[in-house]
Amino acid sequence: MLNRRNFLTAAIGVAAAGTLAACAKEDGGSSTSSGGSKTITLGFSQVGSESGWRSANTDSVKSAAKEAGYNLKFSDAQQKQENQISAIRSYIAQKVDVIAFSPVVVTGWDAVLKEAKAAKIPVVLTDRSVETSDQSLYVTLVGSDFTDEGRRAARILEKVLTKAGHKGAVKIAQLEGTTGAAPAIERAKGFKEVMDADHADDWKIVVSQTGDFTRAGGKQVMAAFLQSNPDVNVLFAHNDDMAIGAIQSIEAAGKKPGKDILIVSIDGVKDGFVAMSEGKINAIVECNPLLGPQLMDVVKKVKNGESVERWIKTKEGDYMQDQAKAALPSRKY
Ligand code: GZL
Repeated sequence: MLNRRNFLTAAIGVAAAGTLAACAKEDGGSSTSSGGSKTITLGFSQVGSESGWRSANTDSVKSAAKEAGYNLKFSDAQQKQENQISAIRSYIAQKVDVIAFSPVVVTGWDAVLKEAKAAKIPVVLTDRSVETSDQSLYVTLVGSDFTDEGRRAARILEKVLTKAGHKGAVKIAQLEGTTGAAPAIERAKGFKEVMDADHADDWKIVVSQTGDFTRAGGKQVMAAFLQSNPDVNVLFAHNDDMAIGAIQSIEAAGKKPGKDILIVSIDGVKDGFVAMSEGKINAIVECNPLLGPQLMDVVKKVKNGESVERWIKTKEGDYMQDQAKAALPSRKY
């Protein structure tokens, strides 16, 4: 997501944003007692409640804000960018200390982020990133490397195919996440990178369409895939919820998920692990939604005008089907 040029630009951005945050601190003038500091008010705009991952992410943000003693203003955008923009504008009007949000799509944010900058309110991205030429419009991103998750998905598919003793062509159906969303763009990119480099002659994505990260979307689109491409033998789903929806359509078509159609997905929600333990998903690439504690730590640093890394990544693992049963009891989301 950040190449060297971007990184250097970003470093300048961090300095500018750090100054901004410091200004916010200075201009805040909001300490209520000599040297004391008032409760941090954080305005948070959430994408929606489209998946198990999102619900776990919301729970993590809310519980971490409570734990930190912050005054959290939270809004659910129901996966609509216009709702996120309205929420951010409302937080600006309320003069919150920091704004954080998970952008539903990567484009269309410059105008509202410029309004936050003009109001001297620092912005922190969580989970998903934005495309902008002005790196000073946000201080940092707390979230995963989605391109690497796509690469990891392709690498674990290699293991799944070997374990299944698969012979012959690999005909892949891809269930994409929300159109225009960073995880959808970047997971597809990472997967294709590996496919082009190491499987140009034996793997082919025969059909690909968005299921919008939802179970209903996965079920509906997979049913259509099975009509148009009945010889598909692998499903790469950008999240577990779409994979779980797709399983319903695969079974309705009289096929065995995890056997007739090998399945690799991303997230690692509990229901995904249950499906893996039942032999219906073959492998899962984890994408950690429990970003709340890291986010609150960053918010405090930003409020205090401290500089922070431009990208704070989360730790994640990869799981094969035979690890699911043992891992289930300790899954935190
Ligand atoms: C990824 C996150 C994605 C999840 C989906 O960090 O943005 O959005 O993979 C969720 O489950 O809907």
